[in-house]
Amino acid sequence: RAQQGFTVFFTGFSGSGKSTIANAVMVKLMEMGGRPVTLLDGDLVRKNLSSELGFSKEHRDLNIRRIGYVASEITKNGGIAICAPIAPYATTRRAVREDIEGFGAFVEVHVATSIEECERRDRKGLYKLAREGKIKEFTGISDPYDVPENPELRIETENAEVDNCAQQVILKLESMGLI
Ligand code: GGZ
Repeated sequence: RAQQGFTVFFTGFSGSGKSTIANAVMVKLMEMGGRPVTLLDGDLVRKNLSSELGFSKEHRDLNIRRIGYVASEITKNGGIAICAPIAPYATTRRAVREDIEGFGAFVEVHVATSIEECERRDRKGLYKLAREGKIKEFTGISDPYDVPENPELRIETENAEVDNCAQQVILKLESMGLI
């Protein structure tokens, strides 16, 4: 029997390391061969699929529902979708999970880098702008983030290498019988 499709859904703050870990997981899955792997990264989705959207709750929810729809189609066809948006709202993550679980597995991965650490790193200078009020509704600074209560996996990044974080995801997928 062909293996079922699945979606790996990363969630966490801006600068938490979601994209970096998601990319490393994609590379590992591609190296294993077999099924097509599609990465729906936050940045590229915002550019290509959600370019008209801002960061209100309504717009974030619409963005996440679009990502969820594409991931559900990939999952339905037996592929692997990797998503890496902030996805700050638990109810929206839940809705996407329910959509996808109709077709295959949904693996929620909380990249649990603290807001203090993300702000300390401030790789893109966005936290500084948020503190100055130049970016409004910034997640973790002036906008909410619902910490996932029961993710399939929670990754603590602060003393871990990217490769080790990606390996934790691979091991989880193996233990779930997905790869
Ligand atoms: C959060 C923002 C904001 C606000 C712009 N709040 O580090 P980045 O730059 O590349 O990741 C962030 C990205 C978040 O987009 P998502 O589509 O992942 O968000 S959501 O899931 O909530 O729809 C950040 C940038 O966009 N950015 N303004 N106000 N992040």
